[in-house]
Amino acid sequence: MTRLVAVSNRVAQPNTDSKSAGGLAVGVLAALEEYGGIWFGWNGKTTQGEPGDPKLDQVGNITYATIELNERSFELYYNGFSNTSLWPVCHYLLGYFRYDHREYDEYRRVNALFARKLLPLLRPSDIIWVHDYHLIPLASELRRAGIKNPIGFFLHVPFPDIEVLRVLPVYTQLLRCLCTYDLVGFHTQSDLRSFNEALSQDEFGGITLADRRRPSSDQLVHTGVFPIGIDVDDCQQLAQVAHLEDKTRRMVRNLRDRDLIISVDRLDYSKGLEARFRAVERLFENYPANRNQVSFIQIAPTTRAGVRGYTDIRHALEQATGEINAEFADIDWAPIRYLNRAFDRGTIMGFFHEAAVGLVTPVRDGMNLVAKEFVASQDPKDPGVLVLSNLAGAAQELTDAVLVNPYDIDGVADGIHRALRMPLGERKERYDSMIAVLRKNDITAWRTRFVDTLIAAHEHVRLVS
Ligand code: ADQ
Repeated sequence: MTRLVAVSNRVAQPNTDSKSAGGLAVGVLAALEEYGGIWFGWNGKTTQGEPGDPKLDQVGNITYATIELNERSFELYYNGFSNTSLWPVCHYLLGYFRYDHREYDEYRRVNALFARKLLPLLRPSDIIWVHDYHLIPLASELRRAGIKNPIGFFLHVPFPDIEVLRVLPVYTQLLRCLCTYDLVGFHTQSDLRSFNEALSQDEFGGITLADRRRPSSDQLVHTGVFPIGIDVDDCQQLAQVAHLEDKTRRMVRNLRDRDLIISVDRLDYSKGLEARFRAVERLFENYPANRNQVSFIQIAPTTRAGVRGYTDIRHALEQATGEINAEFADIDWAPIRYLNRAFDRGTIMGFFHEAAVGLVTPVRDGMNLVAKEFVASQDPKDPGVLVLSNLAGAAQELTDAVLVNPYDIDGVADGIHRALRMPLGERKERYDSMIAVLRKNDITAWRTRFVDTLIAAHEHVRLVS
């Protein structure tokens, strides 16, 4: 029987990690639940010695196969090359970028380790699906070990323009690694365009690719655009249940009939949080009628605490909250509530259901599932409005959101004000159009299209080689 073997840096184990799981984990878990198979990766713990064999936990039709990471690997591979070199480059945020070849060497070493630990678990009929920027070299390591299975790669973050990618001294090596997959998938057409442009560079074209997968003479690797979706029914059901629960009712009581603007993110500089807080401040400055009529809640648990830049935003947000509340708060009202913690998915969908505005303003994002979850959680008869950054991948699908440029503080304030005043008829029209898109490109469509395309690409490579 064909099994799906999903590999990602971090595996979100049931019960323990579900609250803090990011977008990748949400998507991978939903895909695996439908298909069954193995989810292989790091369990989030570090060890001083070398990691042992994978620990196997069977839950339903999924085997969670997890390993620990050596402390040095965690520092150099994870905090270092993955999150201080690749992440800022992919998000066009070069102010946060740093390169150190020792970190890159460890990145390669951990990819080789992942391949070694995965090998004994593989069967010839498995379909291997590798996720995200931490594991770009994994297919080349598996191919070197003789694995002939279909291996696909999906990038959850943006693929940057070549002029940005070029700041990475090792970018040609990474491109070469990507060409050893049977299929490389992206969220958007513009990511794919950037990838193709990078492959067509002279510096890269001159390289002989001994082990590349070569579907045809003018194409180095099979590629595709697979915008990740959500399980719309699941979000709706969670919202239906949670909006009646105690936590949501307490939150609603506290609003005292004021409109709610809500944002939910991992605490990450790519999510544009500080500028967003300033946009809310500008809303109260430019449109004083909103004072004491609207409350903003930001939920943002800390992530990647060991990476410089992440602790800075936490302090910046605490300071901005203090300043804005000090300026505008009234005896019975605080304009901003900033909660530096995770909530379970149901509670978040319940909060979305109650909100007048979902404010999603990353300065760059591969897709952004929160935007989609917000829309899916709305009451179709009285939906809230999504205010969405035009620099998130989701903006290419959710064109009926109120689209804003996250760097334009006044523009975002205008967008929020417009959303708060939007008549019911227009809100419903926008909701109907967006929910239709979400249903068409849902999580099942994402998983099925990727896996089917991967199988076809692998078959093509087998026939022509
Ligand atoms: P992320 O950067 O993690 O994902 P996103 O797509 O918004 O961003 O997914 C976050 C997920 O975690 C959502 O399902 C959300 O509900 C959940 N979440 C966020 N904050 C939470 C909180 N405070 N408490 C509980 N749950 C929370 C990466 C890429 C994105 C891409 C996804 C999927 O950066 O661009 O959309 O992978 O490919």
